[in-house]
Amino acid sequence: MLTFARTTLALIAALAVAGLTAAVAQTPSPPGAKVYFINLKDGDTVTSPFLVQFGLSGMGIAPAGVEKPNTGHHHLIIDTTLSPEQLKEAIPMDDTHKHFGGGQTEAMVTLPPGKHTLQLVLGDWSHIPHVPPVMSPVISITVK
Ligand SMILES: [Cu+2]
Repeated sequence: MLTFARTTLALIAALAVAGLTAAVAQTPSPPGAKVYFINLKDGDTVTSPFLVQFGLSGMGIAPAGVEKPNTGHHHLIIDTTLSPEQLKEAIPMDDTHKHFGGGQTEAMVTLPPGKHTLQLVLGDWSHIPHVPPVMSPVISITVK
């Protein structure tokens, strides 16, 4: 009986840890949530620096570090995309992965002349994309 109780406790502990890890790892997004470019569309030509306005529907904005259901902050992905593995971890912070952890809904972006791709991806309080991920289509723009 004692062995059974100990095994049961160990099992409960293991399940609790597994559940906690899953909860910490990724945040669910509500059905129908989406991000989109308000003032840019695929094929546009712009002059650098240019304004990019981030649209969000079905969810709210919260600054990075603030854990609140159905919220996140914007990320602008430039000239690359996130792999399926990267969609499960914190979005990198570099020149091609810009974080707007202050809760910004627009930004001035400077890019060299030529063709570029842009995508918006919402990240949770810890910069991890939601499940399912809330991201815009990838658009191509030309910088004059
Ligand atoms: Cu972020």
